[in-house]
Amino acid sequence: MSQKLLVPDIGDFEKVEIVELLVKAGDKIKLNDPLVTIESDKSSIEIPSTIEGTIELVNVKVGDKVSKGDLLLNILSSKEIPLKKIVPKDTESIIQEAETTLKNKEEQFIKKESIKKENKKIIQVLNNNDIDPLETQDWIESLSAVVKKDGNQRAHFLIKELINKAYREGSNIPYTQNTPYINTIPPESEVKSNGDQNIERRIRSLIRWNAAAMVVRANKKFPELGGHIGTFASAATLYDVGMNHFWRAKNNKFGGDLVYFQGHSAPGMYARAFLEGRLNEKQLDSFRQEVRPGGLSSYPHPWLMPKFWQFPTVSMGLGPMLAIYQARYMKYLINRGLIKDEDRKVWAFIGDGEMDEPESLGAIGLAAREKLDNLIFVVNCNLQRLDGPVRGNGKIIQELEGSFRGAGWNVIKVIWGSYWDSLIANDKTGHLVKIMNETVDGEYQAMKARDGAYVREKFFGKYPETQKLISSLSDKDIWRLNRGGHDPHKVYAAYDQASKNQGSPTVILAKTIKGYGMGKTGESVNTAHQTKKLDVDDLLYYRDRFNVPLTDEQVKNTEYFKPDEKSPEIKYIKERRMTLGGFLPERTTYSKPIKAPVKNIFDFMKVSTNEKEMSTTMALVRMLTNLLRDKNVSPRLVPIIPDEARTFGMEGFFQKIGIYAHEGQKYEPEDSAQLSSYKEEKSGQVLEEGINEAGAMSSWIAAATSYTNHDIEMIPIYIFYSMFGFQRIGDLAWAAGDSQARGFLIGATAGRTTLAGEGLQHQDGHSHLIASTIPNCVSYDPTFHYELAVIFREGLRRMHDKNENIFYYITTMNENYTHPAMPKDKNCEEGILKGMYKIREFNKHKKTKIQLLGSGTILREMIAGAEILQNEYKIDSEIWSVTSFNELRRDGMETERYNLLNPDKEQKTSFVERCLGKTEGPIMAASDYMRMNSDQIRPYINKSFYSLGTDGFGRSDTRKNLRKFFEVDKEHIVAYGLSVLAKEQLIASKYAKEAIKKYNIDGNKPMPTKL
Ligand SMILES: Cc1ncc(C[n+]2csc(CCOP(=O)(O)OP(=O)(O)O)c2C)c(N)n1
Ligand SMILES: [Mg+2]
Repeated sequence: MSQKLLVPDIGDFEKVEIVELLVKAGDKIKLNDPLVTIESDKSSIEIPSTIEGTIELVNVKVGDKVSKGDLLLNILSSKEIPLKKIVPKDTESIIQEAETTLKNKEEQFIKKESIKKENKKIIQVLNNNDIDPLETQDWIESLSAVVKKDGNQRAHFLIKELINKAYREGSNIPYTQNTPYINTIPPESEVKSNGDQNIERRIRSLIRWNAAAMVVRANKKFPELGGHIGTFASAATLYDVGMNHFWRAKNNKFGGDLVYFQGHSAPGMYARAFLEGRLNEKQLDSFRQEVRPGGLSSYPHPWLMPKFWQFPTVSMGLGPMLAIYQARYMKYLINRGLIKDEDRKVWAFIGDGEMDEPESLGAIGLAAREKLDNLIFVVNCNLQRLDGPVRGNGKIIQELEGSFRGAGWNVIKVIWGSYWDSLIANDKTGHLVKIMNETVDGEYQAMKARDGAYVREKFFGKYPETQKLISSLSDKDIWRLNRGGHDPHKVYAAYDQASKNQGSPTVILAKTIKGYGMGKTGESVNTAHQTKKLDVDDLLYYRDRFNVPLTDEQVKNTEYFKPDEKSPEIKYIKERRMTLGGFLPERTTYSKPIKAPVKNIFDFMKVSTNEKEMSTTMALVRMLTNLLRDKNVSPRLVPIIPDEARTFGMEGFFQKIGIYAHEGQKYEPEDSAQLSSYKEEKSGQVLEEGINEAGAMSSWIAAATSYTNHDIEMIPIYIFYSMFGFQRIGDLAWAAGDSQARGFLIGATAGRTTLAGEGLQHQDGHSHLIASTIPNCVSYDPTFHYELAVIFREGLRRMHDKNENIFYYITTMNENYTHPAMPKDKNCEEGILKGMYKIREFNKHKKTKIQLLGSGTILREMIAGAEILQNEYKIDSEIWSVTSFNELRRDGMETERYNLLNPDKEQKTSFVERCLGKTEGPIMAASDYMRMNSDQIRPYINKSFYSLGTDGFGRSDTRKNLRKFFEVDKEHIVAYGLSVLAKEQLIASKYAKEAIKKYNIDGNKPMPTKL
């Protein structure tokens, strides 16, 4: 039966052009196969088939303009095209459920109405004064009975019901975000470790010692090197328990847990690797001395130690955020069927001071919302940061508990060690917990800087009940009362519970002591953070404190200690790691390259668009749509968009590849009848991040390092509003470089005068300069669609086929213009990639010449200016499209360095010099960026060089007015071009003066930087 396929609802667009026919008569098609591509001035979308069959007749051709309801094709099919979109099954059941709930509610309401006007009893919850202790006792006993008989869950349920009832009765129950200041896991529920505690303690002591020795030795040699002892000293148990029992390494059977180590706890990781035999003494002795190969980096830097560190974390706040998005990305890969679900975890270690960074807490809502039960945060709450207490007057653990609980996390507090268990159990009056709740962190810190007698007086001495509780304890016993984060049993129990938790991320808030074991010099003192030198007495104390088997002499020499290979300690440490699959941290890559698409995949971008105008953003979207047809590339693309898909004309992707949503789509979207309706899917490919540039960049980093963390090469393409890109997330971009990320960053709506109308905070005139500061970031500012195609394809080849550890930053614009065909010159492609090529030459008059260099949209002003110069002033010119001043500068620097190093050899020529060296006339360059952008190549050419640019704050206006304001329009190019020639004494100055007058250029107008 012949069926008619019509143009579906395409939103607000009318008369949209058909730019591609993807089928012909006789083709067999399946449901959802793309049939034609249509393109408005803002977006390009494929129309898929709504039926399977054979194409009988194609009723349209490329160039036709179509609207909703127009006939596209006739299809021979045994099925009928559904008249209206079928409501998905899920949606149907949701609607039914909602209707039933509504009905029930109505019934309840009717019932309620009939019993209204009952005298409401107001329940007043009193905090302190118990007006009826007997009644309280009754309730408490009832609760205990429930716990005993039916368990905690039942008790929890009843309490929740009581609270609900109380609310409905109108009681004013105060909101509590906190639980008491005690461990979340009661002793009787603790899962016990089956490890050998004695041997683990000995190993831990050696790691502690060697970590401290490494820092001390480095600073003895070179006091300027720095380093940290106190941080790892506080976190050693937290790391050891994980290393011995929880963290599984990557190997050929398992993908591996991913651990984000706290940046300045790195010495502890090196010290462990030393015992494991992965690092030797010589390497420890080159801590923070990395210029000679083999040194150990101060902090986790994959760029500097590419076989060791996986995640850069030392810029505080980035680690937690990156870890959240890493966990989310892991679920994305699983849900898209690209990796197996092996219950891998992401662990992130964070300092309590670091939690003050907005980035640390900024994404915790997402982690809960997306139910990231593969994510575990461990916050090392040693109560101190660099200068002093994190919350001297408060309690950081309680504050964080509130924030994380509020966000929906599973919170496990590990506050008190096992020595406290019996005291808390015997605290029948509740006064001990009362003091624990009342004591502020400043006091807790001060107590650990003193001694047992002080704690007896200042802490237990507050109430007679607590004095009595510890009356049989000596000061030494009191001093031994340990904190949870230093107790391997408590830490084990917390890790065990966290690993088994389902449906939410977990945060472990572990209370520790900064500089634990460092005695008077470092323990709990405000200066603990920067203590990097320990004198002999301190070292002797440290040795004794942890029973390190070294003689006094060896201690004086700060010797490392490593037991014999056959010792129980070394055997144990290795056996534990072998059981857990291998060593950690370790960075490896077993991913397979993605074959670069066929060379002609972008050929459609190498021909002229003739009359048709389009922006480079639009060209990019067309290019991506085409890439989605390449079977190697398509599944690996990860488009990342922070709520700007419609701005960039990418809404067609919603239907085509879906938006990732871990729960699928539980609602029928408002625009479900439209072609580019908002489609969320569990296997969706687009990461639509909402208004969240930092989150989007974190997702991009996770995808861009997928080749090492998940052994699958992916192609992330993060498209952002150029001004809200590098400038906003610069530090993350730097971390991306460190992480050896591979992928594309697209700064769309770029240029200070090209994004018209928006204004100061929107118009980017410097992102290329920021990009240039990242050594492995390759950046381009293309003007025409074929340039973009050449650059993008080469990026795919270099990064994803040849696996170079670089990433690309490309700016695209939203100005519509026609695009010429790619010049036939065989060197054109090389020039595009190296940074410049000659695009046109005006050679009519053969008298005076100027070299004009333009980049991005301003290249078009250059071309227009050159035409005026030729036609009205008889000036010839050569016009160069500069696709990357950054790349040209890099080549220039390298050439210059070679020449300086080899004065006796034949001197090399920079690419700029090769292009311009033998040309005639001075050079004038311009871009839609600050002058510094084009100035970058000034040193590498032996000719007069002038640059124009958009220095100054942007503002809203039309493109024409903005270009006039910033003096990069064709009129200024003509006037300044003539002035340059006059200055070079190639023409008389009167021509320039005339042009300035002719174009109403106000010589008295201040520099735009001053306006
Ligand atoms: C963004 C950033 N700001 C400042 C620093 C310098 N810095 C390094 S460690 C530190 C204190 C960290 O305190 P905390 O997070 O509590 O870690 P702790 O050493 O106490 O475990 C500071 C301020 C940094 N590394 N990164
Ligand atoms: Mg701290």
